[in-house]
Amino acid sequence: MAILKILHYPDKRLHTVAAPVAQVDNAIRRLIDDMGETMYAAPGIGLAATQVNVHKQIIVIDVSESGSRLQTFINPQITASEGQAEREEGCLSVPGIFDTVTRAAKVTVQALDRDGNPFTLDAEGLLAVCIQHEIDHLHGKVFVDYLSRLKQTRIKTRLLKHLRETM
Ligand code: GNR
Ligand code: NI
Repeated sequence: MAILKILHYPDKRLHTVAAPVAQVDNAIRRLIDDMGETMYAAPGIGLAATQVNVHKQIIVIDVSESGSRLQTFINPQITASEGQAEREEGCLSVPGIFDTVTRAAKVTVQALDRDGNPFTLDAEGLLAVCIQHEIDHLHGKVFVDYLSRLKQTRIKTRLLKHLRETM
């Protein structure tokens, strides 16, 4: 297994649209294992392949208290959503920045599991937020894109300054 490098906003590669996975094979399962290891090491509760510069539709999530319930979503599609919920979000690709985003309160998602078998899941609460946040990554979208232009500019300035200082 390996810990992968996570891209940081405002890296343009975070705006790449991910392609569907044609076949769930051992190479994909190896990537999923590495994504899981990378997410737990960060630590985070979700990770999209986009964030590790692999532009395939793959997400890993673990919202369990124990951090021992890794869920994998390949080619995920939200097929239904209802309600609205506001929540403070953060992102491993936007370190140190937290802000409120409004999303659907409940979603139904269809995806393939790590064996390539299709499943459907109804999610609410933190899991629903995380699924929407990760699917946004696969579409090239970061939570910062929902904030005002002023906030986006401030966040870019802050992260670029941080980047220069750590070079
Ligand atoms: O670790 C993460 N925490 C989090 C908190 C609130 C809303 C979304 C998230 S996802 C984030 C990990 C991440 O950046 N996934 O893309
Ligand atoms: Ni994120």
